[in-house]
Amino acid sequence: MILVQDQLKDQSEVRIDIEDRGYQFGDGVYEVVRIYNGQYFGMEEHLIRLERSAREIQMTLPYSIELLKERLEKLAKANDIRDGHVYLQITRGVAERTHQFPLQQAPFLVAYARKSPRPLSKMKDGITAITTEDIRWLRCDIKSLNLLGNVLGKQKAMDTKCDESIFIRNDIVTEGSSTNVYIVKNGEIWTHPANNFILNGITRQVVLDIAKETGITVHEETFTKNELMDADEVIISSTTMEVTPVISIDGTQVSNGEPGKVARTLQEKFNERIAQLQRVKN
Ligand code: PSZ
Repeated sequence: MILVQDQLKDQSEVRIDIEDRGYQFGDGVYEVVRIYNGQYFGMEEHLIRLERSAREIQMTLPYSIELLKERLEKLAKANDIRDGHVYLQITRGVAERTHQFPLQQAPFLVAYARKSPRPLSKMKDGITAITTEDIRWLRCDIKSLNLLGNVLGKQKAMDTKCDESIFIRNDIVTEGSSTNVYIVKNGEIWTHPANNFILNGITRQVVLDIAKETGITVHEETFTKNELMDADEVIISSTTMEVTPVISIDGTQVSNGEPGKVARTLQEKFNERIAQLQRVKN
């Protein structure tokens, strides 16, 4: 079953109009929320970000956050998801194709839930990355359906048999093609400030919270490609990749090529947050 507007439907019953602005312009916003042991992780934060993304493109969500939460709970249950994620998108809806918004906007919502395992071996062993020029637009803070820059970045990583592209804009490390990026130097963390050049990841916010709670100093300041290559540790985070160490960049090892201590600490505390969620709900 999938969620269409505010109703659960069989996927085979659902047709998407070719004049949906999501299809023609990528005119819409989305979220991905993780499900652990049948419970959503950070749902409130994801929906608040969704509302913000919509507002920034002058769209109004068709339903309240409360109603969305309720329907998404039903969606996860109807699909019997224990470990997985939900994908939710809202487009500006169907209208005759003109660049400007239609006079009457009718936002169109679709969401589906899928089973997906945690990336345990990547979290344990680390991943490889390349650096790539950040060719995206200047509103990367909006989680919009327009993902060509991210798609091309990820493909370039895959073509070189790496897991992720780390974007560089004017010598500054912004973020990964679908992840936030951190470096560790002398036990302290640096990550790009949450401005228009990056998506302020929900996982990023959890990571920074954990760091503060653990007494690890965090600098929400820009750092350069040289500082990336010279870091003691490099770490990425996202809803699906959680907290994952990067062990090589552009074919060069990060430090000794092994996941570092700060990554391990963050992972341990992140696991505690997941376990906590299950205790609260049970
Ligand atoms: O399924 C996947 O591979 C996912 S689900 C979410 C992401 C990838 N990435 C979100 C993301 C992003 O697209 C960019 C450009 N920067 C950072 C992130 C991390 O955001 P959160 O932590 O909210 O998932």
